[in-house]
Amino acid sequence: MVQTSIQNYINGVLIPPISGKYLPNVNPAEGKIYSQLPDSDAEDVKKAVIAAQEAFPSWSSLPVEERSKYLLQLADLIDANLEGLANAESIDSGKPLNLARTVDIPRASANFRFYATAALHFSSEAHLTGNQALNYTSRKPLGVAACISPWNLPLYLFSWKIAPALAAGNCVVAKPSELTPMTAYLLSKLCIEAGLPKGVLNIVHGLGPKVGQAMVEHKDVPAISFTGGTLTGQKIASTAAPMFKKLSLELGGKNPNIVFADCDFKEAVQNSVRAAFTNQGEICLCGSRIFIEQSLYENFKEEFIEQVKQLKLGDPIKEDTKIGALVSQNHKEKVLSYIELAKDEGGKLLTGGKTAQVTGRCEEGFFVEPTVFEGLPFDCRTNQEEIFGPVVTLTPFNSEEEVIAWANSTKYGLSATVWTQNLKRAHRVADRIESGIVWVNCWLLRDLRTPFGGVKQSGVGREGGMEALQFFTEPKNVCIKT
Ligand code: TXE
Repeated sequence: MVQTSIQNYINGVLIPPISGKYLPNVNPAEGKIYSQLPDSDAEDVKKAVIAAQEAFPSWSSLPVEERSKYLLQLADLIDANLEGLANAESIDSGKPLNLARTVDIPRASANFRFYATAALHFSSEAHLTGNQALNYTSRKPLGVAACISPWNLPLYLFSWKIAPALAAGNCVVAKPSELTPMTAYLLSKLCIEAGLPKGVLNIVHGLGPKVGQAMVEHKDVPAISFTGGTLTGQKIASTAAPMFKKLSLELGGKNPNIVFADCDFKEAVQNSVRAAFTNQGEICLCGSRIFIEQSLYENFKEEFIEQVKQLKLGDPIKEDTKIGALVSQNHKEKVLSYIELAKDEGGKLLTGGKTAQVTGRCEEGFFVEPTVFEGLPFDCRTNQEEIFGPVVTLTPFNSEEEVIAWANSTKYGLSATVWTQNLKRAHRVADRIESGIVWVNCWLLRDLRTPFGGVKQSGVGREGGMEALQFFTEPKNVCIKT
């Protein structure tokens, strides 16, 4: 039975899509429709852009302290509604409730809080050109920014874009993934509660090729911040580039996790398991290609498999569940097809490898066992393409040179992890790996002040820190003859 009708949030109010059409929203742990979301189209986007344009003059000229107050209030409201938001996020995405409660939702409020305060410390530059001139550079918000986010960390990635855009003085038209719309809908209710001026943030729900495409194509949207698949990123870039729009694209990853024999063994195994299977492997930063120095290989493999077998898969609502459901039936089929591919490519299955049957209310859910292969060459498709699920490979290596070449062999370059206690090696390897982030003896440790993003086909531009505030503003230099 359909229980909730999600609504668009346009010009400060919750409204149905102009067409009156809706899409089903599925709870992946049960495999059942539990709500519906607007099947919006270009007409809804037009309406949202007009609302944002109308709000822009007053929002952008508001003292930054005032904008900051609104964002801080949103952060507080997210904290106050932690349990409800975590529940919604878990139901929408299939992820363990505990993960949503301890990571996703707290990080969403942290994003708002960070940019609410970062904007207060944004400083402009001045340059004296000898005794001839004084230059000063001011930064102006761009106008209406489009923010498009994916399904894997729904509210976290949504807020990661919206918060800097708003803090810098832009108005926003945003679209969450059609697979996980509920937390964005709840956020729109919190915006109303916070008294956010109408039109400052507009949330339009619906399909990527319809709503997302209309946002990207809209002539009055000069900037697009997108996180999602590399193919979608290509499509967005091909539409936006001829219109000279500003683009930030955070795309896929196929990240190496490199374990040297001189690592802290216990830490390396535990965290390699975490890096491989957190959020069912549905994080662009997951370490899915695990390279282990030959002399440590058998010991590492034994302990790694032992710990993977102990990961509790099941109903996301249970406290001890570590592996929940995959986000959709389609995604489950994609992951299973990669498991078949790995077998065809000659991989030896060490654990997992099939649909997991969960009893009770989750009988029809989209669960796949955490799966580990070995014996696959570094350049096979399984080791080159993004699976975005609980499937990883173990591969022994013989030298630093060899593993760096293998690590750099994919078209992606988002993140990497290196396990070693040799400080010189840590710096050397980190320097040579082609990726936006390298973690040494840790994984997913984030400082919001640092730039975030990838190289090669993992994207263009950087989010995070002051970089995001710069993305959402345009510099203007004024040169005064002295
Ligand atoms: O992402 P999409 P999907 C990877 C992962 C996954 C694959 C596809 O490998 O299997 O991408 O996932 C919107 N114009 N990542 O299909 O389609 C869409 O509605 C504008 C990695 O779910 O890229 C959603 O809001 N927007 C990733 C958002 O784009 C469009 C996280 C992302 O959806 C659009 C998710 C269009 N033409 C998937 N088409 C990561 N790096 O974290 C779709 N969208």
